[in-house]
Amino acid sequence: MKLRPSKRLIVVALSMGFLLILVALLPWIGPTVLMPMMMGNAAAPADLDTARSRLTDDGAFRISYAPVEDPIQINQIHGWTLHVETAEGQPVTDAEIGVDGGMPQHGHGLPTRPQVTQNLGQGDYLLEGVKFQMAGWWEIRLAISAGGRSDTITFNLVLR
Ligand SMILES: [Cu+2]
Repeated sequence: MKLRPSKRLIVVALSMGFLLILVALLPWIGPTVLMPMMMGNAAAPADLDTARSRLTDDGAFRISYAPVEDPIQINQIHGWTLHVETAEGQPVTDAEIGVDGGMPQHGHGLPTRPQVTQNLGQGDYLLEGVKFQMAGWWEIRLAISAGGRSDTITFNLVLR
């Protein structure tokens, strides 16, 4: 079918408009549409351990966390309170805690660099600068050192 020039102009104008809207929406489309599409929008494993209190990988410490604001809001920078105990339940008051994380199914890390900013005493620590910019399965990995022992733990979160 051959379009008359006036109709062709309308088609071109409409396409341009559509493209402009797409470009304008890109910051939103990227994380919410494109990323899940590329990653096959995989659901988190059904048997994922999402407990907020667990023993570290080698059993040296028991770590618990509580978001300062619960439930966690997507795209909101927020803090967590971490609690560190020995495996026997004694508070660990001199822990060094490193933080890392990301989305295992998307292959990207955290959008911010959360850090422990305060030792609150009694084994509690304030972790600040936590942010998750999309729904899905997130990991927060902690490396804890205290009293000559070092251990790691991975917390799983599934955000909707
Ligand atoms: Cu992601």
